[in-house]
Amino acid sequence: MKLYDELVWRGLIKDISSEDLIEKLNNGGMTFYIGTDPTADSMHIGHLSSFLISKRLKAAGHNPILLIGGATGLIGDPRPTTERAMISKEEVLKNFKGLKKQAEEFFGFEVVNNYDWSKDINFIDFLRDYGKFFNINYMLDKDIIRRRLDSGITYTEFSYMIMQALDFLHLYETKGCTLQVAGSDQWGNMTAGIDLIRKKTGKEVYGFTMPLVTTKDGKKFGKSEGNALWLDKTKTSSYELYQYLINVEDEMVIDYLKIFTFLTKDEIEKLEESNQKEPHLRLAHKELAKSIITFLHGEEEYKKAVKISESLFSGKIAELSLDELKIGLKDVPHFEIKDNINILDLLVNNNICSSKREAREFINNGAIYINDNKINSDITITRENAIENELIIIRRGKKKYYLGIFI
Ligand code: 545
Repeated sequence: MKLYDELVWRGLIKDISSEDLIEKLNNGGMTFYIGTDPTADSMHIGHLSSFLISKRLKAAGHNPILLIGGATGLIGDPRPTTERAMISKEEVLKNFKGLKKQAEEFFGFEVVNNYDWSKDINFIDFLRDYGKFFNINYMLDKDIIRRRLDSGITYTEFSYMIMQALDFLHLYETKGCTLQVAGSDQWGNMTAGIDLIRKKTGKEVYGFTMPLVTTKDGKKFGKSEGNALWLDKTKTSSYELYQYLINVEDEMVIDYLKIFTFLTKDEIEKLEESNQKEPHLRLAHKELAKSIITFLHGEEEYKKAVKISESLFSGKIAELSLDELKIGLKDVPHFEIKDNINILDLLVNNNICSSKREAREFINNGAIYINDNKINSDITITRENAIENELIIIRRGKKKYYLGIFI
């Protein structure tokens, strides 16, 4: 399958700037760039969906440049809704370093910083050499800008598209970069660059955007309980990533395999069949989790995530180390406990049961486990019962976990 046809099949093409780009993409040999602003010190799953395109294009013979916006990050790309709070110069620099480290670690491609060339443009030259090519009506016609006229947009954010446009011009003039790639929200900034280059050099450059990755009901992909799924494993553990990926909606998992993995069409179609015929095996979900976690953090991290997940699911926590338990139980309700506490007080004081009567009932029904051991009487819990003198893991029923930590 030709590159362009594969990108279409994978659902990675939303808009293209010209039909001529199709042939050029299929022939290879283009230098392209994709950019991100340093709005945080770690990438999250939202970066991954778009940045993986750099690996796909590289594999097809194109030359990737990853741009991190040390200058544009100080200005703020206008959103359709509200003005962004400005980020301090110190924070932008800290975020730049974090993203650069990850970009090099995950992708290993050339990273450039638009601060390096933007910092040397003085205000008058900016207005004369770039501003002169931007008719206000042209700028107001950009979808995101138009939507901001009611709620208000400052001169600062209004200027952003000129900065991104001059980036493309700079990379075209200095690196022969003739293609920009981004998610669909970047179409206005991208075409601003294409038009600036045409006006200043008479040459045609290109761009294409990808659809933003969403859940079945159109919400942003990669939010779990409102938190981002960070690509830094100290912020989001491989186990948390595994839990999210293994539980994506069945109707979406095949689309995500196309976007996030390098599995072939045949492999994905086999998983599609399995997802339909034997959904309980969750082979497509497991492959999605394996591909992403292995790409980001390596095989060992993936195996660890599976081990924690399976041990907790089967109630065999004795197999897990203290460290693995802490990772696996990070989000379960936890509380401090004192030595020599009666089990009924432990269950009621920490809202595991609503009353001593209910606690006795659960115990009599064999529904309460302390560190995997079924409790069948009104016992006292001591530090000796704890895992490594520290943790008491309470399970109520099949899968409801609580964590008691001895102080
Ligand atoms: C700056 C200067 C350039 C070229 C591009 C930029 C950045 C661009 C932008 N991109 C987005 C971004 O988001 C931060 C959170 C990470 C998702 O703002 N003006 O920095 C996103 N980008 C990746 C995709 C995107 C886009 O990093 O393009 O569409 C999200 O998928 O929103 O010369």
